Amino acid sequence: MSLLEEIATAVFEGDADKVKEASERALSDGAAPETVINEGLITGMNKIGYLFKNGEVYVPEVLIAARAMHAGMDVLKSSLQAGEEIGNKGIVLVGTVKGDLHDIGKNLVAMMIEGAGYKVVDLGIDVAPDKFIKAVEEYQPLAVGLSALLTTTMTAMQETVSRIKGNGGRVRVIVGGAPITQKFADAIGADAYAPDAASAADIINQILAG
Ligand code: B12
Repeated sequence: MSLLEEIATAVFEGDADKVKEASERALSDGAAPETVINEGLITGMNKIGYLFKNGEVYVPEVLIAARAMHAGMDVLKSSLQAGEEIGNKGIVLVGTVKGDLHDIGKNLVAMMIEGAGYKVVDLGIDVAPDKFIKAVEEYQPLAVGLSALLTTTMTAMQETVSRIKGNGGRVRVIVGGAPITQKFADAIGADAYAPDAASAADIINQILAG
């Protein structure tokens, strides 16, 4: 079994210590942190997600896998940030929209954006539109990243985008999450959509440059 497969299996089995140890080993063997994320951590999470969808595992197993995934993310965080001076490009707010408790994807996006040199203010999960608006006023960010993982919380995303955009400022809004598409992002008036954490950082660079 390759080291990346070992990491994926350890996430799937919810073995946080193993994920941490194998992620450290992969980095010291010279693997790029993005590769460890995509081919190790996310592969393992997708595997548990498939069984969850089919009713073969339940919420506790998924939470244990999520904890193992976070153990890997903690290891990778510092190497993702090593290349850039943290926070020198300006502030980006991120949060998961109201009613939605999923945060693994949002946390990955936050890590990648930090790695690209922005200071990230993470508002957490189940964030109501009012809280986003208050945070925009407080932090004056360059951009806000909204995450939604449930079809039922896509409406909260829509409401949040229209409240932020209706508030007058020039802040750019980028959206993502498994059920979100470019078409939906266009329909709700978001400035950008990205399908994954690596492209989220690229797209934020692009929209802020343009
Ligand atoms: C983990 C998980 C959970 C965990 C969450 C733990 C946590 N701390 O996040 C727990 C067990 C709590 C959970 C609960 C529920 N879940 Co859930 N969950 C998942 C699961 C298995 C994996 C999600 C995940 O973390 N994927 C890995 C990450 C890396 O991927 P990601 O989130 O998609 O993020 C990537 C991109 O989408 C993008 N991205 C994400 N956010 C953003 C933001 C921006 C700005 C950008 C640019 C990009 C971006 O970049 C990320 C990295 O590349 C998915 C299945 C799946 N395959 O998606 C179901 C899933 C999302 N859950 C589902 C459901 C139904 C639920 C529950 C309602 C179950 C229940 N009956 O209680 C509850 C809802 C709770 C709530 N109110 O939110 C359904 C949703 C169905 C739907 N279409 O609405 C799914 C699809 C499973 C399924 N097929 O049935 N869940």
